[in-house]
Amino acid sequence: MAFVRHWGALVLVGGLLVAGCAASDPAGSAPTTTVAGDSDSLVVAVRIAGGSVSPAGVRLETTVGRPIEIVVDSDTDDELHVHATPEHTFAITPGTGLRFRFTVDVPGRVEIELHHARRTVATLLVRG
Ligand SMILES: [Cu+2]
Repeated sequence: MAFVRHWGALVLVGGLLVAGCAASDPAGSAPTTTVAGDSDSLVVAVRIAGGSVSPAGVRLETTVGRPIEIVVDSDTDDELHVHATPEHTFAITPGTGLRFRFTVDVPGRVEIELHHARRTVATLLVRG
């Protein structure tokens, strides 16, 4: 987890800056691909295909304890990294409809990243 070292020093107000361990994405290519989830969870659909990732750098708001589901379609292996406390790491393998579910217990900004693609998929602003 060499990428995460800088995270502890980041305290950003306003949620306007994108920072994280992945290379920054020039002006997010996909505005948002969130879809409504059942049982009040936040569902984020992620697609990895041909070396490109969507969404890229979107900002989403949620609340502490609300389940978050990442649904992944991918044509390659990758590692999904959630910079929460505690952090979560999920292995992505080629396939469709891979589901990763977690909750965030500490308010703040949480980056969701793909370490192999070196992309920040989304930044969650988690309210207490
Ligand atoms: Cu990371």
